[in-house]
Amino acid sequence: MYRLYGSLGSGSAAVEAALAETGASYEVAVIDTKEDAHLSETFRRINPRQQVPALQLPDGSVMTEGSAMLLHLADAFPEADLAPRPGTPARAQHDRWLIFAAVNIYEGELRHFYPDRYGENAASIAETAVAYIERHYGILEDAIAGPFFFGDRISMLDLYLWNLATWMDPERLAARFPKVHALMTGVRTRPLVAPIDAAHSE
Ligand SMILES: N[C@@H](CCC(=O)N[C@@H](CS)C(=O)NCC(=O)O)C(=O)O
Repeated sequence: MYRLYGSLGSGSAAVEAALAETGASYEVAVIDTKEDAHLSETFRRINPRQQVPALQLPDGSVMTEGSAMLLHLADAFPEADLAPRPGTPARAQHDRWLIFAAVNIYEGELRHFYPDRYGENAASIAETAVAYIERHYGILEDAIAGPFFFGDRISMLDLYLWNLATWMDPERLAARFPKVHALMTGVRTRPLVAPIDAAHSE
């Protein structure tokens, strides 16, 4: 059984959706970051970086980095068909855009959410981060085939982008990045994702 350490409204939502969509047997251990539960000594032993998500695999080992978890689950559950076959050009594009989102948009969101960690002028840091995030959504917008990133078939990349896009103002997202907004809507209305989306949006 997989155990996902996660917090509502965090990057653990994509991993939870991926576990649900693959049909994996899993449980969620809530580490409420708003209550600083991730700063406990117990959780530091699970993830020394003291962030969620963290994923315990059925063999007891623990991995961190949500994007890596999605790639792992795609390969562990090939029958779920949530990523192109490893080693193919299609998989290269899938992994390319997943990592693009992780290192640019997720990273920008951290500067947006925690500007005081990055310097003294928090307002300016947050503003710069928003512009940085939107620049990268613009690049994604041009690359999305629609309705999902690669067309009609959903992938781990779509689950990841849904999670990130829920952190944007929905009206601004729809106006400026309509394909990203449509992709997010397509993911959040899936039967297995809808309850996860609702819980993480509260
Ligand atoms: N690089 C990590 C980032 C994880 C991350 O930043 N998680 C946030 C929640 S979305 C967190 O735990 N924040 C609490 C903190 O940094 O104090 C990943 O991609 O999984």
